[in-house]
Amino acid sequence: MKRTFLFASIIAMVAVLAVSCKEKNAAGDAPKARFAYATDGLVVTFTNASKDATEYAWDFGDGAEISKEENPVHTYAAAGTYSVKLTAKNAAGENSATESVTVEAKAFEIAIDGNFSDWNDLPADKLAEASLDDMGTMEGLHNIKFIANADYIYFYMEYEGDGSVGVLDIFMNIDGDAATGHDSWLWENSGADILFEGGTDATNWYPDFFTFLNGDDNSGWNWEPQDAEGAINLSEIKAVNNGHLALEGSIVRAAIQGMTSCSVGCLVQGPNWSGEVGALPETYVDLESGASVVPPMITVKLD
Ligand SMILES: [Ca+2]
Ligand SMILES: [Ca+2]
Repeated sequence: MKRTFLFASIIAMVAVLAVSCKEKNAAGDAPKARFAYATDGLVVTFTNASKDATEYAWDFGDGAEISKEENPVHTYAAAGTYSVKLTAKNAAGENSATESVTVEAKAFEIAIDGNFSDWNDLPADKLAEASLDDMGTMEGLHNIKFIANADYIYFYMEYEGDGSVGVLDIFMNIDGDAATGHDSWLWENSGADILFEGGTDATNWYPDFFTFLNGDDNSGWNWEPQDAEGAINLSEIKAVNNGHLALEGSIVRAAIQGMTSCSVGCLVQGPNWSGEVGALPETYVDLESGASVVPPMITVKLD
């Protein structure tokens, strides 16, 4: 009984407050704009603390569309400091408040341990990814992911587990120049200066590390072996979804001399280099023209 009475009292108080606000507004007070915010990586949750307002307009300072929500959640595409302006309105006028909001990409950690759950919650603006879709012409490679921090380039590769895949290749264009490095038919302007290549077996992948010897015709297989010791760290190969196999690894950035940018394409070959059975990004057939479309490699953000 006591609790019911208390509850009823609160309702009555809220009603009185609501009436008094309404009376104040009727007298013609302009609103007061105010807000608080909380950041989580590049995601910002705004909490409106405006008084006497009936409408809101949020300018997030990044060129995004104005939001009219009372308490919006906004995701920035890149780290930085943004001037966020809230304009609160009512029939008597409007008022605005501006705050500088600084967002940073979420720190992330990837352990090279064969547990791939750390790939599920990575900053979207830093993650480079390609997946096999229905238009692909080869089906051996299902998914690749790459992400870099100051020290490492991390990668995840998921491929067909039926024994059709025996060799994994990672091609990297590290100078942004298509005229240097291997000119692959798999990717447009590939210019791959670096290759990590390894054969799979039941439990592991032992990679070799090559740099490309530029010549008159860069479409040849002119790879020079380098010492891969310490340049790359790999997990065991594990069975994942749908009979696929996967592995994760890290490449030491300091082991790659002269890297100013990084574009990546991955190829899988049959056992004993018996031919290409998958590549991502994938060449696909354009349904309208019937033409084969050769994609560019994916770009790994280095900072
Ligand atoms: Ca892991
Ligand atoms: Ca190049």
